[in-house]
This record gives sequence, C-alpha cells and structure tokens, in this order.
Amino acid sequence: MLIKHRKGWELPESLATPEHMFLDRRKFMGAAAGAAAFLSAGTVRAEEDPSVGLYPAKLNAKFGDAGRAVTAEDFNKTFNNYYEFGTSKQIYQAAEALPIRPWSVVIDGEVELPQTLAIDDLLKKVQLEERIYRHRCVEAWSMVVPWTGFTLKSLVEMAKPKAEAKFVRFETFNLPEIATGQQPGLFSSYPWPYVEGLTMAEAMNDLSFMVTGAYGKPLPKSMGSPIRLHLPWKYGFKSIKGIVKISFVKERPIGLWEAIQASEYGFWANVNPEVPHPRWSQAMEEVLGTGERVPTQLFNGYGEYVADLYTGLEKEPLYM
Ligand SMILES: Nc1nc2c(c(=O)[nH]1)N[C@H]1C(S)=C(S)[C@@H](COP(=O)(O)O)O[C@H]1N2
Ligand SMILES: [Mo]
Repeated sequence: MLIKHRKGWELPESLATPEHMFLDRRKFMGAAAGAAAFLSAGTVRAEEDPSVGLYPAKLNAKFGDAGRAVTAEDFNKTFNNYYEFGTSKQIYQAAEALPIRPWSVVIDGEVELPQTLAIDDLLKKVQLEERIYRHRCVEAWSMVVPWTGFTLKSLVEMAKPKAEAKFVRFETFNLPEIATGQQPGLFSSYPWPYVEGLTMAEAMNDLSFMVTGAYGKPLPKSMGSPIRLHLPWKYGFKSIKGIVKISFVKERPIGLWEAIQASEYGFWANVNPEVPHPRWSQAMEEVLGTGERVPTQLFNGYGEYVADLYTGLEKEPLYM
C-alpha cells in the first residue's frame, strides 16, 4: 500500500506492482525458498496448536474447485501481506513471534449477546468446513487457497444484532512490542490497529468466511492465525487477519487503508477489472506460483453470489 508523501523505497505497495514483480521475480522466489528451507530445517519450534485435531474439515463441494490450481502451501505461507510485521512479503519468521494462545475475540456493539470468546471455545461452537477460494490482492496478483473456517453469518447469528446494527467492524491486535511494524518509526506511521468493515448484508452473505485454518491445518501465523476473514469477491486488504474484536455498529467503519489513503483504498473494494487503481490497471492479475497472467473477473468471478448486494448502490464507489 502506498502513502502519498513517501519516497519510492518507502512505498510498500510498489514492491508488488506487476512490473516490479516481473523484474524481481527471482529475488522474491529466492526469499520464499529461503524461508521454506528455514522452516524445514526445524529451527522454528512451533508449539502444538490445541485446535490441530479439528483439521482437516469436510470440503464444501459448492466451493470445491476454484477453476485454478491451488497455490503451493509453502509459497503461500511465506509470501504475505501483514504490515504489522513489516512492509515486505517475507514476514513469515517475524510473525512467528505472535502469541496465539490465549486468544480471545470480543463481540460487542449493537447486539443482544455481547460476549468475549476464547478462540478454542469459539471453535467448539461453530461448524468448520473447507472452501477453496480465489484471492485477489489489489496489487494485481492472486492465489488459490484451501481455507478452513465457518460462515461469518453463523457468528452474526450467535451475537443477535439489534436493528440499529448496520455494519460490522473488525479489529486486529495491537501489540507493538511484538509486531514491530506497529512501532512508530521510519517505515510506519500507520493508524494501528488494522480495521476493516462490511455492511450487515455483506456479512450475512454466504461467501463471507471466518478463517481459522488452511491446507487442512490450523492457520499459519503469517496467514492471520488464529482467526481472520476472507472475502473472495473483494480486494485482499478487506480480508483482515489476527482479529481480536468484532463490533456491530451504526456508522460505516473506516478501514486502515482508507484512513491512510482514501483516494486509493475505499470501503467497498469489490474486484472490477474495468476500474483501474489510480496508479495501475486492474485488468489482469499474476497468478502467483504459475508465472501466468490472466484476465481479472468482475467480483473476482463470484458475481452470482454477491452482485445483488449492490443493486441501488451504483452511485457508490463500489470498485475501489
Ligand atoms: N491485520 C492485517 N490483515 C491483513 C493485512 C495486513 O497487513 N494486516 N493485509 C491484507 C492484504 S493487503 C492481503 S492481500 C491479505 C493477504 O493475505 P495472505 O498473506 O494470507 O495472502 O491479507 C490482508 N489482511
Ligand atoms: Mo492485498
């Protein structure tokens, strides 16, 4: 993502514009391979995740095939956007410092049943399933990920929102002592914590998925463990990681990227190849790990599920 008044070398989003990626492919592939080697060398002592027995979950056949090959697991967990841990894609090792137990999710705001749920208690209350989704980053790259999780709709029903609740606001942890990207400094003046939001209708859509696992295992920390969102029809920055709070609110939430640069990153952020980002085209995407560039689809190809959410809202900036 980009901040207006910074120098080129400070612009994290510029690391991943398609042009730059082609030039730097060998460099970043090398870094990903290095991280993978580091992992298999066993230098990281991953504590056993207490939820490990819940995986793999049953595949939901409706989302059993994304029409493209699943992105390799080692690639996916070592190539990430997670600005809390740095501005490069190689944050895998830094993210390992995040303590994911104990972990609680606060559900509050305009609800009949406000609650604070320890992650393992939450996992007992929900129906886990696997879904293979396409993921399209605003930086014009994509991946295919076999997520495990539960519908956001089921969590909304657990909270029993009141009529006043119009939006759902998600918030990430704020731990600057662990997540060095959150420390004030040369590379970071972002208004932490990371925040994202949806309308109630979007939250109730069948596609909106609370993710706790991937590749048939608990989610790696680099991918947002212990709990994140995934919204396959929206640009990736809406799919917030490391969630600690879910609030049902009256006003439209302002996300981190919207707060930083509203002219480039909006509330809706639905994928549309015909609406360019102010600094690059969204017509095509690089399918990471394949070397292919393919045309981007409206709503990332999920229009049959979500297009009707936006009827009557055509005057809104739905695609940025
Ligand atoms: N808390 C938090 N969530 C986040 C981000 C982030 O920096 N911090 N980056 C977003 C962006 S831009 C993308 S593309 C996806 C990346 O998810 P992945 O690393 O699992 O591919 O996470 C999103 N969620
Ligand atoms: Mo992204």
